[in-house]
Amino acid sequence: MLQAMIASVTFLPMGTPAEEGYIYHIALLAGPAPIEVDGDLSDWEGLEAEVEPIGNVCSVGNVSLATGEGERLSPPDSSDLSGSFRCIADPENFYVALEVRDDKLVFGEEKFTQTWNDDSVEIYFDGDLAPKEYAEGRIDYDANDLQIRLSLGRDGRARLEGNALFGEKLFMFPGLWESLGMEGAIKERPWGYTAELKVPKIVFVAVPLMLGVRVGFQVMVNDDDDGGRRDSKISWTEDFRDQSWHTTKYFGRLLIDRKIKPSR
Ligand SMILES: [Ca+2]
Ligand SMILES: [Ca+2]
Ligand SMILES: [Ca+2]
Ligand SMILES: [Ca+2]
Repeated sequence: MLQAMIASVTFLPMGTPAEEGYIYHIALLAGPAPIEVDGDLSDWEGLEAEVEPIGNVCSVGNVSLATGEGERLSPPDSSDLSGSFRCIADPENFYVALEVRDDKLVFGEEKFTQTWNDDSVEIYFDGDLAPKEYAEGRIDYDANDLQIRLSLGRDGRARLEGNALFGEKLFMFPGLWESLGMEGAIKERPWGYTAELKVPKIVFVAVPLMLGVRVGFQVMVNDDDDGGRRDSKISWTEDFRDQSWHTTKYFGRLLIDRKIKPSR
């Protein structure tokens, strides 16, 4: 009996010591989330999803694996580029909502694999938080680590792309994320845009979603204001040299710490 009580206590997430670093405490809905992925975030009202700032500025972008060198990014002011995100899970999916303040919207300029040079949002997952030996300039993604970038095409439709490991290398394939059930949408606003993403958990998490489950997570936003190359980038965690596209070193975490009933 005593052992059973100890076991139940250690399972209580509130009893675990505070974790260090960037942790987003995510609620798990007991049933399907009442969220339509259309870029309109009004369906997030009343959901228990805390607003978290995307508060770090990347000073260098597109750091080369070969040379370690990258492009200098110009630091944005808050109306130029700033943002926040929310996240919630249901038994089958993770949902992410973003609000991005951006004074000039540039969408649909870039070809597939290159939408980081337009206005775009990026989310990243590490499905198992497997320990790694990190080294500068090395690809350390494993099979459950991935990047998902969302932008808009010239036709106003959402475009998804992003890196995942195939063999030893990172690749992006047109339509791959959509074929795995991911959805994204962006809605333009007078002050910038809102974005919504749905990512089936089966793509990267092997265990059932329940209290205490942790996954690696990152959020970043690219800003292009004048066409051509990207101007600036912000990041949830302190990935100042924009390296999350090939390493999980700078990822924060989602921690499922409560289970709630859908309100609608
Ligand atoms: Ca919506
Ligand atoms: Ca992993
Ligand atoms: Ca912009
Ligand atoms: Ca561009």
